[in-house]
Amino acid sequence: MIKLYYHPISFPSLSPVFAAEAMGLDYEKEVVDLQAGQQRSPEYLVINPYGKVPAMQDGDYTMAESASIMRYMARKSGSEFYPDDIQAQGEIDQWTDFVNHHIRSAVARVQFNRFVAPMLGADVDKASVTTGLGFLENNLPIIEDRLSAHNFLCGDKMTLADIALVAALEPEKTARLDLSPYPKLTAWLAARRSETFYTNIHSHFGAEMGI
Ligand SMILES: N[C@@H](CCC(=O)N[C@@H](CS)C(=O)NCC(=O)O)C(=O)O
Repeated sequence: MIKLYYHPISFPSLSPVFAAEAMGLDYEKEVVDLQAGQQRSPEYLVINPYGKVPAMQDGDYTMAESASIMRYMARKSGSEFYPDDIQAQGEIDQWTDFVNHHIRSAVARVQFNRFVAPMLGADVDKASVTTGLGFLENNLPIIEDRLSAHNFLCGDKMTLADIALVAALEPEKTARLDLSPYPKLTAWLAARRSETFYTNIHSHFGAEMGI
């Protein structure tokens, strides 16, 4: 059985968890205690040598990287979220990469400095927040346009790219993101967060941490 290693406050690690739920996989999940440094334990470094969540174990086989894990699970299960057609896959890969490189990384800057750093008593980098918000201002309109033209990022059916987008925007509240300029995206997110792939995991981001 596939085992997913994750942490509920690590939004990159939620995308394979949401994907496993959406695909209806028989899988198990295990929280890696990031605050206690479990990701750097010798046992975990065997699973992911660079000590990050998420990671996946399927029998003796292990791998890391959220998008790669999603694709592995989709291929293994023949999921409709990543069809066999290489052009369909190319489009899904493009939008997954766009989300992770241009949306999620910007959200991470804001989330770290507005939420994680104050929680840990670490230095807050205000310039990084400004940079992250600037990236979001440039890139969220592209998502808004896409969701105005289609029901999902790659057309009329949900794919792995949409799951990546839901995960990327998990810190909406904790990072105090203002998504009101993007009404299509806001309605789309609310709809996705009411689906069982999401509600089976939590009611909202941070619920497991009492946030
Ligand atoms: N590119 C990776 C990012 C993974 C990542 O940055 N994980 C962070 C949590 S959000 C982590 O495990 N950090 C722990 C550490 O660096 O010690 C992916 O998409 O899977």
